[in-house]
Amino acid sequence: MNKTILITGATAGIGEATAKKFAANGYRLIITGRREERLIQLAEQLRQTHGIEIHWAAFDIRSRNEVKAFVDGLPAAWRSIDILVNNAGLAAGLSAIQDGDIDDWEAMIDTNIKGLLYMTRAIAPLMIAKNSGHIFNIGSIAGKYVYANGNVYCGTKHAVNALSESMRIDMLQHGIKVTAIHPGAAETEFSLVRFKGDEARAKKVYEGFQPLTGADVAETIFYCANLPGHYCINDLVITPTTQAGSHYSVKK
Ligand code: NDP
Ligand code: 8X3
Repeated sequence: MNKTILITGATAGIGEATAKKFAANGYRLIITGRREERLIQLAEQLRQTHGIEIHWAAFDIRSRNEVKAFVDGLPAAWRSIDILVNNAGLAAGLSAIQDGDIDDWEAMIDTNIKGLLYMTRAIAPLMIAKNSGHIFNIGSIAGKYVYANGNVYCGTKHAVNALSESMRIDMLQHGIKVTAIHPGAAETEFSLVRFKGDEARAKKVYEGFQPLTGADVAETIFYCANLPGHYCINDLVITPTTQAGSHYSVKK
């Protein structure tokens, strides 16, 4: 049977591009996100184009109960998961700590940290039962370098960085790989979400240089997922060539 990959946040951006990349290479896909219509459309498109099997589930990863219901409800044929991509995440707002919107903070903490943990807690035992698997955590350069007004988002991505290192140790004896991918600026719906639908402000983020695309990150995940079993890329920072860390970039 072909390998099965579970991707969170597959309705847009990096997650959607990852679904497309693995579908094109014959993987069985489990795709998740909140926007059901997008999941249905993507599943239909990938089934038709690549003739692969796809299971989708719409739920909010911030809800511990919804994550549990999703995993408990996985049909028997979908319980053997080879790759988990913990990708669902967001930045909400960009303001100094004293001006921060606490609802935004909670959305980021609940999605980027707790959602990733709920999913990992539910799926890791299924991988451990077969002594194989590969967990990808999508961090960020914001998890390596903090920047002004990025406070809580940077904090959540630093947490993803630390959790990735820690879970790699825990998974060691079970033969499960853990790879953290930390992208720099990638043009997806990320800035549109961060700036609450302000398209002009979102577009400005990517002006004057060539940003990464979701497909670039998907290529990287695919490469790491298809290495020989005896070695694992632990931690990868990928940025546009015009960017170094969070503080240095050249724009035209
Ligand atoms: P997008 O906004 O394009 O995609 C985010 C995805 O996450 C969507 O599919 C969205 O689905 C899903 N998601 C968000 N909140 C929830 C939730 N509560 N429950 C379930 N799914 C959710 O952004 P990106 O593709 O850019 O972001 C993907 C990951 O990459 C994030 O973790 C982000 O922090 C990280 N990243 C992005 C960078 C960038 O520059 N774009 C750089 C570094 C890291 P839906 O809305 O349907 O629920
Ligand atoms: C997304 C990249 O620089 O906006 O994580 O934090 S950045």
